[in-house]
Amino acid sequence: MVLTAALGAIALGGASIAAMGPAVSGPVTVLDAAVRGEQVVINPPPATPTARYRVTVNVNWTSATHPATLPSNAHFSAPVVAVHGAPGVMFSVGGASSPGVEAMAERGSTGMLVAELNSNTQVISVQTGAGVPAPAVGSRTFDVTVLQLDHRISLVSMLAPSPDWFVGFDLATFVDDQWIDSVTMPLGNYDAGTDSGSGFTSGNADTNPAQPIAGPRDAAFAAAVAEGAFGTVTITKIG
Ligand SMILES: [Ca+2]
Ligand SMILES: [Ca+2]
Repeated sequence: MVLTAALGAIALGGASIAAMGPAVSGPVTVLDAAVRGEQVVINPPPATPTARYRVTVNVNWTSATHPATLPSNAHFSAPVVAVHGAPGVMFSVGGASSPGVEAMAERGSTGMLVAELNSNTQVISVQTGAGVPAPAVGSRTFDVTVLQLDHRISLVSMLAPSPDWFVGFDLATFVDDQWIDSVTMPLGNYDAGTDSGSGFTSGNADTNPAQPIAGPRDAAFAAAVAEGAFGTVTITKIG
């Protein structure tokens, strides 16, 4: 962490320094150095080898949030959560869907994807949760342990019904040699590239050869995304 001489008004020998930015509080020696215009570097303590995070997914896909595009019986399939090291171990934009991701994105199946992840040496833990039935408002919480080298958390859940559309994320928890405290962001919207149906309730149309995982390819998905996010994820350090 670097503090520059951006101080609020500070009395100094009867004088004061005009406010130049947010107030800084800290040990007198640090403030004195900052007052002198020096760059002050505060070295945080080394990060712990492991950390615990709470992953909370809040979803909202109803006639209230998506009045123009909501299909009948709109719901989320059982989510799959994994902890791993490199990005893209479960899925990545521009990469190919694994058979497990295809099954998740097209049918909401978790078994094949969980088996793939459990047999992947880059994955240190796998969890599943209950889907969110229509009307699809709710939250799902997962507590995970991460390591400095295996600090990414991924999650996927199918938008159902849909051809091969899913929501998810792949987030890092260890950044610049420190554990992040908390982050909240919208769920990502993805097309698995494995079914060519163009609408939420289109019949099965296997994409052969498969296309890479991408954002929305079809107008119906793009229109739904334009109406609003399907949900958010919050990752908070709990230990
Ligand atoms: Ca598709
Ligand atoms: Ca397919």
